[in-house]
Amino acid sequence: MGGKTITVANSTPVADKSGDIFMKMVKVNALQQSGPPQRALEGTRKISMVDKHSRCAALVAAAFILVSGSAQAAPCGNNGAGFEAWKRVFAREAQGNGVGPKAISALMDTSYSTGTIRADRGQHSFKLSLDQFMAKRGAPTIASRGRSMKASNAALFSSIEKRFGVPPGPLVAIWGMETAFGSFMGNQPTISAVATLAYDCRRPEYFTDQLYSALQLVDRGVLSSATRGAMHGEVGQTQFLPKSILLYGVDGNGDGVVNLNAKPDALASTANFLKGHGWVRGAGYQPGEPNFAAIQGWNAAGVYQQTIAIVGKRIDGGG
Ligand SMILES: [Ca+2]
Repeated sequence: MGGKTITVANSTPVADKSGDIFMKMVKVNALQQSGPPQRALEGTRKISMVDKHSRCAALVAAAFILVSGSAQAAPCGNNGAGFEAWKRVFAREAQGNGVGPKAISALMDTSYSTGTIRADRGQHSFKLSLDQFMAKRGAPTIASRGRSMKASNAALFSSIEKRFGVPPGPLVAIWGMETAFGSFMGNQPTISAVATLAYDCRRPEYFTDQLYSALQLVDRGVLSSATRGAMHGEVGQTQFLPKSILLYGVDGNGDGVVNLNAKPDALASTANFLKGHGWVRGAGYQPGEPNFAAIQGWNAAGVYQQTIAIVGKRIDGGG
C-alpha cells in the first residue's frame, strides 16, 4: 500500500462486457457533462416555443433535466470548499440514475478527505528497475512468508484452485504485496475517499465510475458508511476498488456475504478477477506465457507484474 500507485488497470477489466447499467449511466452522464450545458435548456425553450399551449411538454422536459442533472453537472474542486454543494448535486444525479436511498444517505454522510488528497498529491512515479522494485517491496520476504502462508492455508487454496483454476502462487504474491497478508488494510473511510476523488478535479471521471460502483455496493449491503480501507478507496486483504468488488467480488467462505476483509473472500475474489481477465487453468503465468496477461490486468506497472510472476513462482515451487 505505502507508495502504491493507483492504477487504472486494477479496475478496468478487459473482460468487462457485462453491459452494467450503472456503467452505461455513467457514460451517458459523462457525455452530458462534456457537452455544453445550455443545450438541454435550449431544447426546453424550443419545445415551449413550438407549442406555447403545450405546457405539459415543457414540464416533462424540465423534469427530465432535473432528474438527469444534465443542466447542472456537479462541478469538481481542488479543495474541500465546494464538496458539500457538489454532494447535493451529485446525489440528485445519482437518484435520477437509480441509486437507492441507503446509498444516497451514505453519500450524504461522507466528508472531504484531506488525507486522501494528501496521499494522492504525494504520489511519486518512481522509475525503479525490477531489482530495485523487488528490494523496495520486500519481495524475498513475501516469497518466504508466502510459502508458509500457502502451507497453512492449503485447504483454502486448493478449493480456490478447483473453483477458479488459479494456483496459490500469484494469489499469495498479490496478498503479500497489497497488505502483507492482511496486516495493513488501511483505516480511511471508503465512501468518503472515493467521493472525495470523484469530486477532485484530477481524475473525476475515473472515480465517478468508482463512486457509482461504491453506491451500488452500499445498496446491496456489501459496503456501508462504516467501511474503511486504503487512501484511494481500496478495500480488504487484496485491496479491491469498488468497481472490482462489483465485478469480481465473491463469497469465499460460504456465509452468503462478500466481505473482502475476510481472507477467503478476498483470495477467492482475486482468483475470480484473474479468471475474469482470461486466466487459463493449468497454463503458465511467467512473462510470455498465457496467464501473464491476466496478471497485467491486476496492475499497470511492469515491475509490479513481473514481481507477482517471480514471487508467485517461488511460492508455487520451481523457482
Ligand atoms: Ca463471505
